[in-house]
Amino acid sequence: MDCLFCKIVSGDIPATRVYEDEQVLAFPDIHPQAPTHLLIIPKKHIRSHAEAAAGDKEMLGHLMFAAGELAREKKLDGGYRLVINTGPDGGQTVDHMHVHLLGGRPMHWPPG
Ligand code: DGP
Repeated sequence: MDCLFCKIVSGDIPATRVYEDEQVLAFPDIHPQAPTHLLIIPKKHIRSHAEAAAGDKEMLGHLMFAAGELAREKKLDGGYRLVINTGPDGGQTVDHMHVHLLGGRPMHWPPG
């Protein structure tokens, strides 16, 4: 499958694996938008959050919990932001579902 993040999961494209278990992988975003900017992805290919199915519920919870663990590990004690860009209107540019974990600076609202 011609998917960038599947190639990161398989190791065909290099990335620093900051967390990994049987279901999820986390690595730094190549274009960081904050002092901490990690991507947390399911190892299974799911195009977007909109395409997650009932059978993915456990994995979705796992993804969210991993994000929290990483935020604690990165000592984002002042807070952080989780973002799941979804589809063209959501600004998604890589068609493999991912959670952005952003922290280390104050965030603004509304996002662009
Ligand atoms: P989104 O716009 O939400 O689909 O975010 C995709 C992110 O993926 C974007 O912030 C940049 C990041 N990215 C794209 N290509 C690579 C890559 O090859 N390696 C890493 N680490 N990140 C990538």
